[in-house]
Amino acid sequence: MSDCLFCKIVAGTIPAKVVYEDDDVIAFNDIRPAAPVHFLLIPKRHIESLLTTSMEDQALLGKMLALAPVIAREQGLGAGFKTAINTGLAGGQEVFHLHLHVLGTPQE
Ligand code: D5M
Repeated sequence: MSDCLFCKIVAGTIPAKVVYEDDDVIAFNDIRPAAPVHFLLIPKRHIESLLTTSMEDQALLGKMLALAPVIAREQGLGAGFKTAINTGLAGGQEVFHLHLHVLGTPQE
């Protein structure tokens, strides 16, 4: 088993509140939410960061971006939301398994 925290969430050995899952990706609530809705969308395959992706990953990366608004709408963020990908130590990345932050406040 990899030492990677998010790989353990993928494997189900660390609990998480999963909001979406398919063969390629999983989304779960951030343990330190910075907004009323804050989930992380990650590839199931271990990819360290955006810096370790290549053009061969374009379908997976495109899928992550395309899924973000689908899941966001399901979470009440149909009026809008923020996204972020922290990349590398200099980019503020803390967990070295690629993840897309999606944050927002559900509107009435
Ligand atoms: O952000 C890493 C994010 O990962 C940060 O917002 C906390 C979150 N985190 C850390 N551990 C967990 C677990 N166990 N479940 C859910 N969320 C978690 P970064 O972009 O790397 O700075």
